Order: sequence, then C-alpha cells, then structure tokens
Amino acid sequence: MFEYRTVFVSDVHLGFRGARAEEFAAFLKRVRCERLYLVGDIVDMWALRQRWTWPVTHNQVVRRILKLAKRGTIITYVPGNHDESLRPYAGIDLAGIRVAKQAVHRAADGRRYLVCHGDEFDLVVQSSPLLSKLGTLGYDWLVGLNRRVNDLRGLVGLERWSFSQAIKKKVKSACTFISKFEQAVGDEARRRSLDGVICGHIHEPRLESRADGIVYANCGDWIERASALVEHADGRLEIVDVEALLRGAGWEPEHADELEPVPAEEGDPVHAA
Ligand SMILES: [Mn+2]
Repeated sequence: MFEYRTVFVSDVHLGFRGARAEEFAAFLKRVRCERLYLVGDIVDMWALRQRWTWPVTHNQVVRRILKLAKRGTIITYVPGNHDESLRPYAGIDLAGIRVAKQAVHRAADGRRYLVCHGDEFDLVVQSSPLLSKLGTLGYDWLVGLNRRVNDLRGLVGLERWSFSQAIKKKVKSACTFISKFEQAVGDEARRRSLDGVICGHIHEPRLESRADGIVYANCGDWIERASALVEHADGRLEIVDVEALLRGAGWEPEHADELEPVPAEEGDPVHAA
C-alpha cells in the first residue's frame, strides 16, 4: 500500500487512447490517502467527442475513484479545459466527489496552496502562438494532426514529420512558454497571499520553490508518463514516478484493454521541454 496524506493528479485524459489508465487504475487500487485532488483534464471530452473510446481500464479508474470516495477519501475535482463541461457543477457533490473551479489546500505543515488546472492562464502566457495553442488544443489533437500530416506526406513520398521534433528545434521558446506559465500561476498564489500553487495542464511535472518562497508544483500527466504529486504526513510534497513505484512493488501491465496499439509516432507525444 502507498500511503500519503494527499494525492494530486492531473491530465489523465480518460477517453483518449493514449491515456495510461492501466497504471492509474493500479495506482488507485494501492493508494490510501485522506484527500485526493483531481486537478483537471481527468476525462478528455474533446477526445470523446471526436471518437468514443472507453476501454476496460478507463472504467476501472472511475470505479476505483468512487470506491476511494466511499471509503472516506475526500475527493475534489477541479475541472480543466478538456473536462470544462463539469465546471457548471462547481460547488456540488457528484457521488461523493466535490466539484470546484479552484480550491485551496491546507497542508499538514500549515502551508496553503492554490489548486487549479492552469488553463485559465493560457491568455496570460503568450510567448509563442504555436505553443500557446499546444496548451489550449491538447495532445490528442496534435497527435492526430501529426498522424494525418504524415499520412499525407507518405502519399506524396515525403519523409515523416514529427511535431515534437519541430518543437525541440524551438526549445528556447518552449522553455520560455513553460517558465512564463510557471511564473503566471506562481504570481497568482502570491497575489492571493498563499504559499504556493498546485496545477497541471502543461504535462510537465515540477516541484520547486521560487526565489520569493512561493512553491510551484505541477502534477504532470498520464500520457507521456505516469506522475503524481503527493503530500506526506508532515506536509512535505513530492513528485512520484508512479510507473517506477508500481514496478518496484512487483506490478506488471496486463494490457487488459487489448486495444489496437497506439501507433508509435517518431518522438511522440509532444513534449514541450
Ligand atoms: Mn489542460
């Protein structure tokens, strides 16, 4: 059993074929925590609208979340841009899960953190139009576009083109985008006299203290990796590589979904760092 005071996860993207739901379900089965924050883009309505995908493991995730709620874990769902249709439910309980547009988490050491998905800062962060779109359009769209572009290029006899390689050529602007995002959300915590911020959205796990003492924490994602942010009993935060954690506990994937394998694009999915 993995025991924490609090677990924060974001960007699971259930309903998108690339979501690592099997790992997430296995983690939920083995975790015990007082509080669980679902920090947005847990369900990917955009992907579902485009193509309905709901494999066995995606169902298991939902059942395990409901089970945790039943056993007494206090669950808060802060919707993101891919599950924004849940935002109107802010303030109410859905099957024991409280929906909130944003939340403030008080850690065991007394520190208070703003918990938000982060897409609300997309308009603030405008370093590169291309990379701002990365934030608002999402990976499914980009991975899909990449695939279609390659289909077309293949038809006319051109080499494959990789979006992420194109991004890497622009590493500098990608870094600028990420640091501007981190600064914008950190500044919001400071403006509200909080000690830090816990967010998601940019699929880039991070935990750091800024020069002004504000803590910036990003839960990461469940597409490129399986990452979670946890709070230990004493209030200490930590980013956990959940796949490594599970494998360390003897877990092996069962590939229960028997999905057609998601074609491995060169260098996919997009990684903006
Ligand atoms: Mn998002």
